[in-house]
Parts: sequence; structure tokens; C-alpha cells
Amino acid sequence: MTSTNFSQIDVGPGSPIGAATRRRDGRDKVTGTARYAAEFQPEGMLYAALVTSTVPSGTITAIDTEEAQAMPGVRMVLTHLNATPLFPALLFPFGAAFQSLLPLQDERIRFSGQPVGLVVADTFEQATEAATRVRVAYRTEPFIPDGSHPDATTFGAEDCGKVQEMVPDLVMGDPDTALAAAPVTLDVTYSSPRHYHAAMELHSTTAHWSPDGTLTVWEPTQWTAGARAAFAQWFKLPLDQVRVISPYVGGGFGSKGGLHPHAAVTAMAAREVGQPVKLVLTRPQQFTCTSPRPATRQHLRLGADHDGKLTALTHDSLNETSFDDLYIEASATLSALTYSVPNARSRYRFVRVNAVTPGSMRGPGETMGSFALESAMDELAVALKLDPIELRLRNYSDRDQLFDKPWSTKGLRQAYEQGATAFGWQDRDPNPRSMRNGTELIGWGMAGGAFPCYSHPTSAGVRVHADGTIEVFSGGSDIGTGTYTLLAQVAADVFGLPADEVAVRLGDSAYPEAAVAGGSMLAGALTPVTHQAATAVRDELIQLASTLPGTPLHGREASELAVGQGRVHLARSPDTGLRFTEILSACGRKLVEAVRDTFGDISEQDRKDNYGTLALLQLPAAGTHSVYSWSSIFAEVGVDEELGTVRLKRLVGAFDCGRILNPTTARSQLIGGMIMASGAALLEAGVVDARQGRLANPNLAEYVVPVNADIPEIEVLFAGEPDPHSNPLGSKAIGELGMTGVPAAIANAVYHATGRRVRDLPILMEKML
Ligand code: MCN
Ligand code: MOS
Repeated sequence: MTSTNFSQIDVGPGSPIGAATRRRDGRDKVTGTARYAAEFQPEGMLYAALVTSTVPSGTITAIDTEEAQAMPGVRMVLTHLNATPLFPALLFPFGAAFQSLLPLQDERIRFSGQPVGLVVADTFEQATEAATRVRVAYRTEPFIPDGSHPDATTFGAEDCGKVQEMVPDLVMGDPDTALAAAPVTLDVTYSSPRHYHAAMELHSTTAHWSPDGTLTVWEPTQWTAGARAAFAQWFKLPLDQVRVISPYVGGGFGSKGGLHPHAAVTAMAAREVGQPVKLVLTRPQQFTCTSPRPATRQHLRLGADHDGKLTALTHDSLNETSFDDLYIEASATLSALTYSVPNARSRYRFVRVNAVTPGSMRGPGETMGSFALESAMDELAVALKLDPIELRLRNYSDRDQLFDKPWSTKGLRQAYEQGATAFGWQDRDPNPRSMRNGTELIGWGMAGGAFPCYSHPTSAGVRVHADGTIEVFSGGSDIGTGTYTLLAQVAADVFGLPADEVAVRLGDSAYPEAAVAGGSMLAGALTPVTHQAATAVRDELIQLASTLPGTPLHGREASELAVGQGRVHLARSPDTGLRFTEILSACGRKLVEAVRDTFGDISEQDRKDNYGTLALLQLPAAGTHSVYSWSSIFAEVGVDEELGTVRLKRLVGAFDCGRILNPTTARSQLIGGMIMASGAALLEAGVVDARQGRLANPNLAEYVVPVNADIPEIEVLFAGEPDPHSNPLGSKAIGELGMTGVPAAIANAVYHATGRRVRDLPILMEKML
């Protein structure tokens, strides 16, 4: 499939697609009836507690489980001494394992917090207590706590193999020569600490082996097909012997895009003990053994002429990774295409640290990359005494120069305009420290952002039952985004019904496989295929109706018939028709069903296998056009002149995301992203205890995320139009877009308020002194 060999789905004026529709799972969630993965209790279920290493590097020299084993209710203590073999699972994005670490397979310790044992007991309390009695002795070896350690060594793309193909170093023109010749230059470095997803729902695994060797796992996941593949690989099972169930996800933000080692060891325990086992990570374990956004250091050089036209740009991005794996935080990739610049280069380097393998966190790459690029653009605007929007307009790119393709649609100019108007940007005094409110210095800053629109084949099914119920079903996830609501809207469009008359079932690998709710691509992949499946069902109902003798529909051409309000009727005379229930009963059918997938011609096995990998992920410029979402962010901060406290006062975001499928859930996504990114700007930092080589604040008391009192008024504006090249419904990515540009807009506002440029996140009060 290329991004142009589809025809657009016609969305008529009153269609439920695009209508502001409240999230259908909202009530179930706030009343506690939505059942999350950890709330399933298979019969005979036991509880597990994880034992994790207390040293960052070395080997286990002895492990004493005797006391734990003798505790009441304890059924099993698994360590590397009695664990059974696990087989390697393919690593994300080629598979769904986020870490190559196979837990409890040897005595080696790579990071503090690494799983070293699992206690299984009758109750949660017994398991938790017994886990504290497992005594582990270590021989500690030298370790690299973080990238600033003198023994830390950095390395580059040359060693990156397959993963590197995903984000190659990019060069256009001759940036070094152009920089040397540029009349105005900027050479700056930005940095950011480790960021943690801090989802409300803890990671958990509930594993159940049937006597026939089938594994069922309740696991909160953004990708049931990926999770199924990873379990199948760990245990060398055929895909159809694994089922992953995850109807709701209480926040994933990337951390539940793939699986972490604790899931493997829980399933192993369930098999060994012969009963279902549930493990829920503790909050500190969630920090230390799932994969966070790594710390970054980004070096940017900009060259421009006196009018502010960029002549050169280089972006060198460094991120931490683990000793086991190479994780690329792709912060530099978009820098060479965001603005029009003839000479550009982006490049990656890495530093290995003794910490868990990092992973995707909302806007991986784009969030911190846009912090660096959009801060640098602000610094250049200051140096040139240009309005920051004006500088951006002078470098507006009308074409993807990196991949040499036209943009599909680009509403960034409109986004600047709408955002600036809503914010009141024209009243800004450009001089730092020029605006105040009592003891507070007021600052206004802006930034832009872009987010790639990926696509991936996906599938969904639609059924009409004999009782008239209409059901959409797919393995896709709703992680709080609105998938349930969207798919009801889409089916409702096809059947001419209100959206709340459609049932939607998601988050079960037994349903048709879907792409990951990741890379902000699921809505764009799943809504068109659901439309196709619903249309196929509708067409079959029409066809069946026309075969029913003795009815006014008998013998009619499909073009003479239409569907609406649960009926097939004469297109010209809507009162003359048959209910779906009547049609099914007259034909003696239990249901009419269609499943559609967008893989095209591919064998059944290849199709199944490819749902567990992102190897066929289609990049934004894969088709005839380059497809991106765009953002423009405006922030107001107040900085207390005496105390240095920074308060966020106002945020306005204007976004081009193509067709908005549901303005209510889309707005909620964008607000959520903006809030999360303001946490990165002002509050969030994983603090490394360099002496112990471990995270010093693995909890929500000391890893500070924004709460209601930190969040001001946020305004969201839509500046796009349906995109004929993104997918048949013309939507573009939203889920991560709210993150991009926000940290820079806030940092730029802080500069405007105070004259202080903070290049190291978060912007804490001590950096104001
Ligand atoms: N939408 C829309 N119109 C569009 C595109 C999307 O109305 N043109 C709305 C829909 O409500 C859709 C939602 O935005 O359900 C997100 O769609 P999309 O951009 O396709 O993103 P995904 O469905 O792939 O969701 C994943 C994305 C990612 S990658 C992260 S990380 C993230 C995010 O969504 N994590 C989240 N949003 C999150 N929201 C919540 N509540 N929790 C998370 O963990
Ligand atoms: Mo989102 S970080 O791509 O799951």
C-alpha cells in the first residue's frame, strides 16, 4: 500500500464522523466498571511479587530463598537457579520486546532494579512479604551511573546495525562550509533528564496456561498483536496458542507499546506452578524496570544571513542507552526538514549507562528534538532582533526538502496565525523583562512542531447480529485516546445510526489484529478499515434484502436501496423497507459479518507475523507526498522575581491534524499532550544517585508531574483540512502532537520574562537565580 492508492471516503455533512462525541468509555471508567487487565481473576489465581537487584552492575554470588520459601502461603520462589529457559523475543520495533534482557536466565546484573526473583503465594500480602526475605549477595562491579561519568564512552551510528536503518544520519548540502561562511551563527547545547511515563495504571501481567498448553495473558498493552508475538517468542509457541486481553489501558504513553521482562517471568511462574499467576509492579518497580525516555544532550548549530534566512543547520543528538540494547531517541531527524535550509545534517551518538533499556515515551524524539530546535530558533530570533514567528515564516518550507517530496497538506501558516490571534501575540513587547504583573515577570513565548504520520496495515471486523445489534471488533487498543468512540462513529456513518447504537469490542488478540496504538497512527489506520468492513456488511444486507421474495425490496438493484436506522429501504422511499432483524431472520442467518484488513495480497501466516512487528511501518514520505501533522504553541509564564518560581499561566495550541475525527477526544488528546510536555518543561526529572548507580526518586512524590493546580487555561484550535494523502478518511496524527513545541514555547517564554535562557530541562527555580 502506498499513501496514494486509496480513494477518499466521502464524509457527508451530518455524518457522525467528525462530530463532537463524548468518550463512550468515560462513564465506565469513572464509575469503576471498566475492567482493566489487572482486575481479571482467573480461577485459582496466585499472586506474585518481584525481587529486584539493589546494585547496578556485577553478578549474583549467592541467593538464599529458604526463609521466603518457608513463609505462609508461599508456593514458589523463582530465581536464576531454578528458572526455566526463555527464548529471545524480537526487539521493538521489529518485535514487541522493549528489552532484550531475559529475566532470571543468568547471574549477571546490568542495572539496579533488574528482576532477580519472583515469589508466588496465595495472597498478595504473602508474596510481597516473602519477597523481602529473599536474600541476594552480589559482587558489585564498576558501573556507569549516567552519561556524565568520566568513564562513560560515546559511540556513533557505525555500531547500530539494523536499528540504525530506521533513523540514518542525514546530510544535505555542505553544512560545515555553509556554517563557516554564515554571517550569523548560533552554537548551543540543550539537555534533558530521564523522563518517566508515570501512567496511573501500573504495569501488570496475569498469566494463565490451559491444560492444552495455550497461554492467556491479561496485560495492559497498546498492541495486543505485538504482545502476543512476544509471549509466543519467549515460550516458543505458535501465535494461535497465545491470547492477550487488554480491554482498557490506564495510560501507556509508550511504556505499554511493548513488553518488559517481568511479563515473561510471570508467565513462566504460572506454567511452573500450574496455576494462573498475577504480578502487579510496585510504583518504584514501574520506574526502574520499565523503559523510560533517556536523558538527552543535543548540540545545534544554526547559520543564517542577516535577514534571518537559514543557510545551515546541524543537529547532533546524544542519548543514554543500556549495556544490553541500543535505543535511539530520534531527536534530530525532523530538524533537517522542519525549515527550509539548503545545508543540514542530523546525527546520532549514544552513551551506555547501567540503567534499564530506555524506550518510547510520547513523542519519542520529536518532544525533546523540538525543545532543542525551537529554542534555538528563538535564540536566533533574539540575535537577529526578529519576531520569532517572522523568523519561522522566512524559513517556511513549502516542500519536504529532505525526502524531496511535496507536503501532503501543511496548515502550519494558518496555525501560526490562528494561535497568534487567539493568544494576542501582537501585544507582545519583544524585550525581555518588559512585561510584569506586580512582583511577577511575565513572559510570552512560542514554538512550532511537527509530527510524522506513519501508517501500518491493520484489520477490523463488523457484525450485525440477528437481534439487530451492530458490533465492531478489533485487536486495536484504546489507551485513553478514544478508539472505542471513533469506531462507533465510523460504523454509525455507514449504517445511518446514532453512534451510541453501535457496540465496540477492542483490546483482545483474538479479534482481527491491529497496528500498535503508537506512533500516533492507530486512529488513521483503524477508522478507514472499519469503514470498509462496515460497508461490506451493509452491502451484504442490501444484497440479502433484494433476494427476499414477497417484499417491496425484492429484485431491486443495489443502487435503488439504502441503509438507515437499522433498516434496508428503498432509496427513494425511506418508509418502505425491512429491519436488519427481519432480513436476518428471513434468511435464517445468525449474523452478517465482514473482516477487512489493509495488508493486501499476503499469505495468512505473513499477515499474522507482520502484526507482531513494525518492519512494514510506512514512513511519512513513503508515498508520493510527505505527510506530517503540524503545531504552533504559545505560552505565557509568570516568574516570581524574588523567588524564581515559574508558573505556567496560559497555553494556546493551534494544530493541523488533517480531518478531525472527533473534536472532543482530539481536543482532550492535545490538552493531555500539552500538560505532559509542560511537566517535562518545568517539573519532571529522573534523578540519578551516582554513588549507588540508581534512580533516587522512583515514586510520584519525588518524580514530580503536573497536577491540576499547575495547569492553567489551555486553548486548542484546529487549523487543518482533510488530507487526501494520509489515509481514506484524511486524518493525521494527534496522540503525540500535543507534546511537540511545548517545552520550547515555555522555555522561550521564561527567557522573555527574565532574560535567562535555560537550556537544561526542567526549568527549576534554582536555574532562575
Ligand atoms: N483523533 C482525532 N482526529 C484525528 C486523529 C486522532 O479525533 N485526525 C483523536 C481520536 O480520539 C484518537 C486519538 O485522537 O483516538 C489518538 O489518535 P492517534 O493520533 O491516531 O493516536 P493513537 O490512537 O495511535 O494513540 C497513540 C498515541 C501515542 S503514540 C501515545 S504515546 C499516547 C497518545 O496516543 N499515549 C496516551 N495519547 C494518549 N492518551 C492517553 N489518555 N493515554 C496514553 O497513554
Ligand atoms: Mo507512543 S510513545 O508512540 O506509544
